[in-house]
Amino acid sequence: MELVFATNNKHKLEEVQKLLGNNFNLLSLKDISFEGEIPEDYETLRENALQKARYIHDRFKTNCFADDTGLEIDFLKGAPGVYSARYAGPGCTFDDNINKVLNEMGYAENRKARFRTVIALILDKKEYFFEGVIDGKILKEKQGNEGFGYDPVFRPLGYEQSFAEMILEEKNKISHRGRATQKLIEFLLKK
Ligand code: ITT
Repeated sequence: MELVFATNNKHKLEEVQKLLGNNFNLLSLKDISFEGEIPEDYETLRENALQKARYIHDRFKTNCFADDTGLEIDFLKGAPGVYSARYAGPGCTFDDNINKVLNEMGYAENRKARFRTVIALILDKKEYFFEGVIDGKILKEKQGNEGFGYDPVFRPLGYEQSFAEMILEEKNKISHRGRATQKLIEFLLKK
């Protein structure tokens, strides 16, 4: 089955490609010669994921899915949440976002946080959603060089390492995206 993953984030593409393996023919935006930004105008992960999937589906009429992800930090009342990508402002880097979070958290004791991914799938013109969550905490400083985004400051509950200290396969086994993608795979295999 051929499926387009509507993402401009090469790290997400690599993680999901690894999970889907050879069961499906995963195409990137590059593979379908789409260049450009996909709008994300909403205030929920679900609406943004659907907007991204519909944007590509409307143009290419292909089965496709998109992922919208947020880091929810209790001490910051759920921020950066749906604004995780550009938390430190337009054009910011992963490091800018991490530094903003660490500054805002200071030495706060309550460091509980979770990553949440919602995948929106459009298959044969019907829309489906899959969600994955991983609980953890925000570290006081960066640890590790793997992964991307907020991985260096997120340690999943029950583990001694941050996501950025895990190899991709380890992160995929327990991560928000890994869990949401696993649900997507189970659904697709039943089709
Ligand atoms: P697409 O919309 O093109 O898929 P994006 O990077 O803009 O790519 P999101 O809108 O879902 O994706 O933004 C979520 C941001 O949250 C992302 O830019 C990262 O900074 C962060 N993020 C997402 N998944 C993450 C993960 O697995 N580990 C660490 N940080 C992550």
